[in-house]
Amino acid sequence: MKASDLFVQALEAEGVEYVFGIPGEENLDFLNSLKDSSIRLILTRHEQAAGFMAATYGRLTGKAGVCLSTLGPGATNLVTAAAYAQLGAMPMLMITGQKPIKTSKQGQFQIVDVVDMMRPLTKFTHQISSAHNIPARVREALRNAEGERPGAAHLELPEDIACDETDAEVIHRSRFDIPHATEHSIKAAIEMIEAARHPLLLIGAGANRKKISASRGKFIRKTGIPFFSTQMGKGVVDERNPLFLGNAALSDNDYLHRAIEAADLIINVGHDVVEKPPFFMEHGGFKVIHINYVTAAIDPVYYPQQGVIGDIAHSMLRLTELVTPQEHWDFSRFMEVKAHMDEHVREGTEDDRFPVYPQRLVADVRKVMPDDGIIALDNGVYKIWFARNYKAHMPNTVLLDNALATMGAGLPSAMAAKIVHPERRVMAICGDGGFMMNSQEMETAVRLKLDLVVLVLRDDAYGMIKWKQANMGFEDFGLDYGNPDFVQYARSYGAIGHCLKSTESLVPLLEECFETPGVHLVEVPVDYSENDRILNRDIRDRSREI
Ligand SMILES: Cc1ncc(C[n+]2csc(CCOP(=O)(O)OP(=O)(O)O)c2C)c(N)n1
Ligand SMILES: [Mg+2]
Repeated sequence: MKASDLFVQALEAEGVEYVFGIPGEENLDFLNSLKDSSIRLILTRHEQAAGFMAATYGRLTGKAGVCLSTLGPGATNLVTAAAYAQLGAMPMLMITGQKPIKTSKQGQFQIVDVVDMMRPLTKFTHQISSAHNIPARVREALRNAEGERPGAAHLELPEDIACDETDAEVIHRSRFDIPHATEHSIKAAIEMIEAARHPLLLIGAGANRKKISASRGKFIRKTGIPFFSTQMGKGVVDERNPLFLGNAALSDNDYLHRAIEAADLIINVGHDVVEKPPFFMEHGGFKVIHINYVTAAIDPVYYPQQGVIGDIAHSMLRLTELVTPQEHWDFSRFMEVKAHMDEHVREGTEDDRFPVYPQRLVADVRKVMPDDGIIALDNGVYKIWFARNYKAHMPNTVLLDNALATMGAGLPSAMAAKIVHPERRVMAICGDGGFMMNSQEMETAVRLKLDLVVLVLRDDAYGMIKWKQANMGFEDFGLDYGNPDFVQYARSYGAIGHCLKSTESLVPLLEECFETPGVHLVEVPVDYSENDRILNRDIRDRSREI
């Protein structure tokens, strides 16, 4: 059999449904093998977007998303997506081409050492130098990408290996269960939880990876222990739950941190230090139990005293079975803080000034999104508002990146979400800066006939950096730009362009977009003039007083 056919067969055996990417001449054997397979090629307009889509596919399904590029420039374009998958714990496999490795007449033309370039960005990176090894290398790449902690893997398939003949056969995945935490560590955690007076539960990204929200809901129901979430842990437990204190969108000085500092124990389910810290540990302060698939990476702000290491769902189930709610538990301070946090989150939700204020925007978006609707955020200052104010109702319905925190992933991640969940409402929410970093994928979205709503929040600036600049006491400088006419821009791709003219019309406009098939771009002029006052100062000052 031809090596590239075997490669594609190996992917089929893994259940791969899509390959996102841009082929180059070095991938043409592979492309031809793909043509006759069950796998669908999703051609994009930039490799970075293909990588973001593959990673998001992995994030939503737990199965590695696969992306494809040529050698050199195609592969370098995948670098940011590799980092996105690796830091965000999203299983992804990148396949890149290469010039022939046995004999080549092209000198060093286009040759970059891609395998080494990918080393710090992946869990596994390998050049296939023999067709015979393809089945094992594909399996190994996917085992690495999908195993805890998930991340990126890379395989380089050189042109001459791709067209070799081989009689090797596909290797199927082994059946196994994720190891369970020991009873010893479960009991040690139970002792700490029962001895604490003010235990508090944190839900992080790891808890969003597998379908384990049911077990966590039970733990909360049985114990009545209040909880908060990290940005990437949103939705694992319905945030309308009366025991939900809030989201750690800010690392400190929010109302929520008044609750955190009143805790003597934090039961951390699934958070690891790659995500921006939801709190800082201090010597002599609260203790932490780290419940995760793998032991905690230690950091000056994170050094948990106890680990419960193994399948998170099983750990939560055992903890729920064994824990006895205690009379001496006292959550009154947490609930007092919650009342203040909730009140603050409600402020501005009815504000009808125009351009739109972020609090109103978040509230209105929530109104048009059903429980299972997915919002996919790019990176900008609105991400803080959405993380903090938007209540997620279901797991993985708020796709944001608080790990690499790259701009440019909003639109591609929304597209991947729509491909995985065609029956759901999906909305990309991007700043005018982040949107323009991958706006060419509007063409891909239109070609794929996706029903998608893309909000472009227009402040004609890199608003997030302006906000930080103000926070540091610097003068406003160097962060303003012009923008295309977004309505015309959308139309030029065959999408439907809208420009919001008044705040009252936001909800009806969004409803209309979801009711009308196609890709809709909605330009939303936003007013960020109060970001500095509210996020940098008011929240800090007012939360200090409670
Ligand atoms: C690829 C990349 N470049 C730069 C940054 C740094 N950065 C973070 S947010 C931001 C500005 C975002 O601007 P925009 O997308 O318009 O969102 P806004 O904050 O204005 O709503 C920048 C430059 C980044 N996170 N990622
Ligand atoms: Mg902007």
